[in-house]
Amino acid sequence: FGCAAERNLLTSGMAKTTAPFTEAAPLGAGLKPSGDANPVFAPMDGSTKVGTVRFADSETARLAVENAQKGFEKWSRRPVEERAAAIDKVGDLLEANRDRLMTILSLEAGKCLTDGIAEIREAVDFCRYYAAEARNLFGEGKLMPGPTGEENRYRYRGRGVFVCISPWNFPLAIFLGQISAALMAGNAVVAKPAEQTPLIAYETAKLMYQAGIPEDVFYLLPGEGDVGAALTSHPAVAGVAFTGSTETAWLINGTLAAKRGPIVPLVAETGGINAMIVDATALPEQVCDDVMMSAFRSAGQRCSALRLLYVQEDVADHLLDMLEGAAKELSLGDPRLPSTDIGPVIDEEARDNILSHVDDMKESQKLRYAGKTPHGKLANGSWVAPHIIELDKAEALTREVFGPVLHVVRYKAGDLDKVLNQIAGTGYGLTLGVHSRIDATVKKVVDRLSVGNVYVNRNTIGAVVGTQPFGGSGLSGTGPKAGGPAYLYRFALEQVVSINTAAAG
Ligand code: TXE
Repeated sequence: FGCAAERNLLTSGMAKTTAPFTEAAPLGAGLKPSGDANPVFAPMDGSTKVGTVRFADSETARLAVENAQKGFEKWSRRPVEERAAAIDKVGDLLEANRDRLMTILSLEAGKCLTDGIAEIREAVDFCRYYAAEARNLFGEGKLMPGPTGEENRYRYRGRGVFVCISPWNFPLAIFLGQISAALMAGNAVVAKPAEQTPLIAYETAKLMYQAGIPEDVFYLLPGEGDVGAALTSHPAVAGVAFTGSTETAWLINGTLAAKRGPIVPLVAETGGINAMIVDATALPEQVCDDVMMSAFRSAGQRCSALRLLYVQEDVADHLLDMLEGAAKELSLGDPRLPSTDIGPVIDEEARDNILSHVDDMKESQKLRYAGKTPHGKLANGSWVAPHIIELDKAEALTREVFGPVLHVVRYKAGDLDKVLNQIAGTGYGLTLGVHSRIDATVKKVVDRLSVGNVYVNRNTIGAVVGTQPFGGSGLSGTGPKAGGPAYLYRFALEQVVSINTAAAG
């Protein structure tokens, strides 16, 4: 995966870098370090120690929200240019510290080099995009049309303390995407990164302070789900940004409702059972490349990843042979090596979960391909090799399997409506791919389904800030799309100021 030029650029020492030892802990004004320092091990072997982490507890969560309320008062009054300049500076510092950040991404999250560099790029883009959006959004406000003697201005302001809860699969880009949007909309932020990836979050938080984000405006609370629950249940929280599982989004919704307090926004981005439809007119080589990329890049640990491939039966045998051949070429190994295509999955729990799904499927469905996992020094890592499973019917896949497992089902020419109904029936609506050279087919697929991101004759894993804003609907989340023009608005409060100008002295 990825392009050769990118890889060459990365060979300059990255692969030789040793573990950067990071001692992560809660950060922010008024917080004291507490709790034990627990080791963080690299998923590639389960034994390389990448750093340590002290998790926050519910008392720290309470303190952080309350202190951040005070920080919010100051931050929201700062001129937007100052706030935007600080976030632009975070982008600069990410670029300046790229090698160190990439090494942590590889060791802590198992990210391959091409994935790591793309993720840092995305994080920088989020900072710059939301800073630019904020410059447009804030200020005097828009003058609305109205009668003489009256002035009406439509303006935006921060909401208060936003809680940002992020996952491990993009532990830098999603983490910072949520935070930069919330800060640029004028809020203070308490962020809880995923328990699996506290170190990259901690390193990024330190760069944020260095860039001028005040320590009472941004709080970092490494911790598990209980810390997330303590944060979302605090009565003073003015909004929540969440990316993770649909189940946790439901829980957060419930927690927000149970408080019987102010009704606050939840911006949730969850998963999907993403499909791709390939008809007999599609170009097989293009399909094969795109399927490999969509299903197996990042070891399938992308919310946009392809899970279920529908292939018109006339071309299914040929395409399955090609996919098997291409899957055999993928190399699993140390994610810091430029030759590696697929790194480990995030932890043993994830590995066991994916492999138990494969075992269940083997009983009733056809296992077409199972790759090999690394041995030797890496034998004890959290490895899942690429798998291709042929289903007898699409309904056999009932949940999102977050790993390198591609499911394939054949469909008959003339059954496109049935296929579209099946996809709609999953309730998810995140990504969808279609490969066809018939315009009417493409149009039908694009128009029929309420899926957030549709990809035509290409891979399905594009999410480019400002170009391909990303996010879904239904079980896949609330929207608005991250990296898109509507995102920042959801974090801000609208206010209309109406003045009787005739009464002015
Ligand atoms: O998610 P969780 P997990 C999907 C994917 C994966 C599954 C489980 O299918 O296999 O979710 O992954 C925090 N209140 N995705 O367990 O638990 C948690 O600490 C508040 C898709 O990692 O949802 C972490 O910071 N917060 C996805 C974050 O929620 C709580 C990426 C996500 O964890 C909480 C990740 C609670 N009660 C998983 N419980 C994507 N869309 O990319 C947990 N958390």
